[in-house]
Amino acid sequence: MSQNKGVVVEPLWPTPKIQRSGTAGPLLRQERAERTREQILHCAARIFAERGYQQTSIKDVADEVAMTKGAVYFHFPNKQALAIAVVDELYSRWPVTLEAVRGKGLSPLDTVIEMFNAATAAFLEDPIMQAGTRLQNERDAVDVELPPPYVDWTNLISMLMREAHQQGQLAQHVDPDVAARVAVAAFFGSQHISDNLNGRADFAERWREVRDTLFPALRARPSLAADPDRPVTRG
Ligand code: LUB
Repeated sequence: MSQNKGVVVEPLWPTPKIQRSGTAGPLLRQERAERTREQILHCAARIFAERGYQQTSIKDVADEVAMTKGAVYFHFPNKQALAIAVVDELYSRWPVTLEAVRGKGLSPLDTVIEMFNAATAAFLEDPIMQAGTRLQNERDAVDVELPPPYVDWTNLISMLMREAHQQGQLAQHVDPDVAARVAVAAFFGSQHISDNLNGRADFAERWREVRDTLFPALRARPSLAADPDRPVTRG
C-alpha cells in the first residue's frame, strides 16, 4: 500500500454485497434480482479485466459467479450486453464520485486532483474500472458499439477547470478546456504505460509525477497575483 501514499484510497465506488440466504429476512424479489445482476457484473468485470473480451465467454462468467449459464442469460442476453453494462456501470459512477469529492469542500483545482486520485485508486483496485478500460482499449475488437470513451471525463474536468479559471486559480496563459484535455491525456497515458510495462505496479507513483509536474504549471502563482507592483505582461 505504500505505493498509494498521497492518493485517496477509500472506495468511492459501490462494492458488491455478498448475498446470504436466510439471514436478513426475505428480500423483495426485485432487490434480489438486482443483487444477482450486480454479482454477475462484478464477476464478468474480473474476467474481462484479466482475459479481455475475446477470451471471455458467458460460461466463464457463470463459473466465476457459481451460477448456471441460464441464470446469467436471464440478466444479460449475451456477452455484448455484459460488456456494455460494465462500461455503463463505470461511467455512471463518476458523477457519484464527483459528489463525494465535492463534499470535501476543496478548491476547483484541488477537486480536479482529488478526482484523479480517486480514479487512480479505482485503476488499482476496482474491477469495473480495470475491465471498462480494457474493453475500451479493445473497442475495435468488441463486436458491439461501446459508449464513447474519455468524453465524460474530459467534460467533467473541463467544468472544474473553468471554475478554477473563474476563481483566478489558473495561470493567465492557461485555457481551461486545453488544461482539461492535457490533464486527462497525461493521466490516462501514464496509466496506460504503467499498465503495459508494469501491470500498474508503479502507477500511483507515475500519477504523482504527472500531478506534481503538471499542476504547478497550471496554477496561478499567488505571490504574483497578489503583488500590486507586478509589471503587466501579456501573451
Ligand atoms: C476513464 C476509462 C477509464 C478515464 O473515460 C473513460 O473512458 C475512462 C476507460 O476508457 O477511466 C479516466 C481519465
